[in-house]
Amino acid sequence: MMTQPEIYEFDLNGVIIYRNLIAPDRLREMNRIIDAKIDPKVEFGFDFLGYDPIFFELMEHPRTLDILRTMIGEWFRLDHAYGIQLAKDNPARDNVHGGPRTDHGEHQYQWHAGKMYNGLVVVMYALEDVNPGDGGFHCLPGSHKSNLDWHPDHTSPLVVQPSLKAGDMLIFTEALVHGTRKWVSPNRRRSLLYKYSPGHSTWTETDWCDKYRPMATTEMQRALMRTPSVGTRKPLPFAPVPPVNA
Ligand SMILES: O=C(O)CCC(=O)C(=O)O
Repeated sequence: MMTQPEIYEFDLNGVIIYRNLIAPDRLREMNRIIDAKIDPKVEFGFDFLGYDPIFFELMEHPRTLDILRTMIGEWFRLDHAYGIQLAKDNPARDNVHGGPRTDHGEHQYQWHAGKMYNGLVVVMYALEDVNPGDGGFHCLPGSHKSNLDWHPDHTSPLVVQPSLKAGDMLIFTEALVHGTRKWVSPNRRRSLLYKYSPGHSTWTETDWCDKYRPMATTEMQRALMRTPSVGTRKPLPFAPVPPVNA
């Protein structure tokens, strides 16, 4: 579960960074696998989940799932996943989107009876460093609690671009106003995004996990890839959380 300082930070900002979630040898392995699978010039989305079992293992990272228990509750599922790769001067558009109650109310951040509730939550692992001014993910901290049906555009000085080291994890609620800034670094951006929904809901098509489910090898992987439901749904089989690193 998240600590009180972590909950405070996430409640304040709608985004939080955890350092060194992926050990260096695992990081090298993931980059090696992706290098062998995609064109070095590929821009923006790539469908990495089925590349190797290592990405299924990352989907069920015990520390991440433990954090999601605080953010979403005991009943969540993998909604969809994709990678983002950006090279200098790529055509990715500068944008911000999302925000409270957007996407027909799916993007939400609420508290009830002393507990936090989220709609779609994004877990982003950095496979390469993101330095100040590089571009990439940016957001309006605190905007997940904004009371206006309006937000500034990507040029606002309120928009911040977090820095990350390879192996770090950034988590944000889609209720946060966020988006992508043009990537200007000579280094490559490479991120893996795993998006989790409450167990009863889905943001993308309900069949997104269908093609991956047969590749699941653990009870938790299968449980995370269930279709959305409430009724007879069973709790997730949470494992003990090891101290640090995947
Ligand atoms: O990481 C990015 O560049 C943007 C991600 C994004 O917009 C999203 O996950 O909805």
